[in-house]
Amino acid sequence: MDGELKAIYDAILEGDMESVTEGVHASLDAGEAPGEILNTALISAMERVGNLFEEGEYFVPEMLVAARAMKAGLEILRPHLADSGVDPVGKVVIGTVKGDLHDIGKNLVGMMLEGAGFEIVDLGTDVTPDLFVAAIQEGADVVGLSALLTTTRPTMKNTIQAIEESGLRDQVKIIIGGAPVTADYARQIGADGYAPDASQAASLAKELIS
Ligand code: B1M
Repeated sequence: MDGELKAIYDAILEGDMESVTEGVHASLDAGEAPGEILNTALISAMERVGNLFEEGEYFVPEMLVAARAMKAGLEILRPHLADSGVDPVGKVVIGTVKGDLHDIGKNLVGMMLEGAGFEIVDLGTDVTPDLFVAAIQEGADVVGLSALLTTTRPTMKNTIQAIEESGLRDQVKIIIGGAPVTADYARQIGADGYAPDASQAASLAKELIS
């Protein structure tokens, strides 16, 4: 990794948004390919953040600031990526299920997925099954359902049922997560996978569409 890309990579690990912004501008000005900046600096750094989180070196706050710094870099890169034809690895529709207003974890999952190269359609919180279905109709590879309440956990099941009834189930992989959710529950309700945290959600989504 050359000096400028390494500086962006390090700045993401440190959650230093200003240095990421400066570094991405400088790299583009120096003629670096947008796809190279994305893969070598941004996505690699977020993979490292995920590893550090899994190793217990980073906690949620470090992960959040790193993800925000990565997003700042991504915002600058986005129009250049579109111009240079760099395709996202897939499209994820994500939301917190109906009746549930918790979104901090869901946002973190969205940011890690974005850091892993996915296009994200974030439906927000309190999302009805019908809204998920409508979003899948617009095109999606992965659907991410988040729930933080034991009372809203069954809504994940209803949402998957609605997706099945719409005839779209075979077109998408469904992943679920949130504090009251387990791998066992994911199997019970017919999801394709469960991730306990944002970092593993990103690896799981990549694995499911590969
Ligand atoms: Co609420 N709340 N809350 N709350 N709240 C909890 C969840 C609770 C455990 C607190 C407690 O009692 N100890 C409890 C739930 C109990 C239960 O059902 N078992 C609870 C309750 C009861 C409530 C209310 C009912 C309180 C009331 O009004 N009486 C109410 C419900 C409102 C509603 O949703 N309809 C309520 C409201 C709120 C606030 C609005 C005040 C606020 C939410 C603000 C917001 O999100 N914008 C809030 C908060 C902040 C919490 C706690 C304190 C923190 C949640 C959080 O953000 N954690 C929470 C207690 C706790 O967890 N310690 C609590 C940090 C976040 C990074 O982690 O969300 O777990 P988490 O996400 C992780 C993983 O779970 C996973 O990855 C994330 C990142 O690593 N993950 C996924 C999440 N989604 C995923 C999706 C995936 C994969 C992984 O794939 C798609």
